[in-house]
Amino acid sequence: MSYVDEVLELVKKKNAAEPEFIQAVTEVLNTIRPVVDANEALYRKEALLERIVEPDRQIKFRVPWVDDKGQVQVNTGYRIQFNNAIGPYKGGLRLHPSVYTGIIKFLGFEQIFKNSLTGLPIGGGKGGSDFDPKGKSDREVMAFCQSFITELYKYIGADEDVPAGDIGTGAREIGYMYGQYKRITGLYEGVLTGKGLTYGGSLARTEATGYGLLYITNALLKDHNDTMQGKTVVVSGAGNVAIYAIQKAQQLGAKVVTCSDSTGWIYDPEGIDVALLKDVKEVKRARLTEYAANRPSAQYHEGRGVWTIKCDIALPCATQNELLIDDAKTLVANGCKVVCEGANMPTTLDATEYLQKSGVLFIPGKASNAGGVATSALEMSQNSERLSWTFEEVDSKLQGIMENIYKNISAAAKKYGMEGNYVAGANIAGFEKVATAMLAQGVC
Ligand code: NDP
Ligand code: 2IT
Repeated sequence: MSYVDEVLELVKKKNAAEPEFIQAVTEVLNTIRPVVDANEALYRKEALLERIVEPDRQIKFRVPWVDDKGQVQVNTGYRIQFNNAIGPYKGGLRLHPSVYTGIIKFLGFEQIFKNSLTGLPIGGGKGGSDFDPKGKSDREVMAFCQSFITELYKYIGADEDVPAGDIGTGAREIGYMYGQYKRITGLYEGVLTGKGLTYGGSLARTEATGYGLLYITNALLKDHNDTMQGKTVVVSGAGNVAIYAIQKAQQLGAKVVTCSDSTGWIYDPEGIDVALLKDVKEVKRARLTEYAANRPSAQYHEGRGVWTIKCDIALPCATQNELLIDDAKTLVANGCKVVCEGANMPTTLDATEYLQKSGVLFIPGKASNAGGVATSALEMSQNSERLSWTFEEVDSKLQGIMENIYKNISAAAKKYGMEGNYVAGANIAGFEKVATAMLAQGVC
């Protein structure tokens, strides 16, 4: 049996109750086969693959907090510090009822390679909780965040592990967490990113993931002698990534006709009104029915359905496994030519394969959504030098980073005879840097 297959078997056996983690590892290991085959003896002796699929440590803890009725509630907190071969652990905190070890582990594993692709010195980690911020008062969210950090502060630090936002964690949550960290430790340091602009946050971090997604999509189109101008785009999600992806797509001349949340979706043939969407989601924290109620051209549908709308480009920006094989078939049948992932692992393995076989240009999330964490690393740099850069400076660095990622994943795929396979290119380019650093640092 090949080394890759042996390790895949091991991962499946050891993590049988974590299908998302198995999915993420399967995708990475299957596509780095040519690199592993070329170095098999060394990698086997060093147990490189066994080490890379095993987190450095997993922290799991109780998060008790008091709700507005005076009732004590208990959630579970997680931080998985996966790999720090190339820099301090870096990755978001997800607050969603679906969170369990398998979700945080798949996200932490993806983060290793994503962070490597940014070219910046950041290792892979992820955390979160099964706490649901939806429907909670600001005071309840604060009580949860303070309790969460009261335990987590022991394990994080500006040179150790730097968490940030993800699903359910935005500027409000990061603010409460930062306040509590500062209060306990007395330190004013860049321990979290995505901070507010008055206390160490970076301009353009809010926009970064969505903007970065469009910068790489644009680079992909340019390489294929095309542009965003006049394209019809479907987007899923209506959160941080989706909102700024829609905004940048529009700035580049495309028409974005859909968005969605966990209860329904919008088809707006005149193009999504970003100002209205921001008001509904960022200010009112309301449902998309509110968008439809204020926009005569919009149709609201319950459930899921954005992939049924005819488009040139599809950008999944909500959550994992939201673009399934039947959705891939519908997209292809409707003439979709490009899929770039804004979310982490939104496309299932069989759907990805179908899209690639059908000639759709497909960029995986670990490359195409890397603009968020890259800008977090730029926030860390600004915190270290105690300076703030202008929006234009950060935005132009972000654009350069995304163009560079495109160049690198494209070149890596070509080097191993898989031209145009950006999944393989991203995994290989991300892996090579981490593998070299791990081998240089000895058995650890
Ligand atoms: P937000 O919480 O801001 O928004 C998430 C959006 O996706 C909401 O519209 C939400 O709807 C929807 N959604 C979440 N879970 C589900 C679900 N199970 N089914 C259907 N819809 C769902 O999160 P972000 O925009 O920050 O994150 C979106 C994706 O992008 C995630 O995969 C995240 O890991 C990834 N990502 C985020 C980065 C960042 O910087 N924020 C960076 C890189 C990747 P509802 O409000 O109804 O729950
Ligand atoms: O998935 C991701 O890359 C993020 N949620 C952003 C992580 C970060 O540290 O900014």
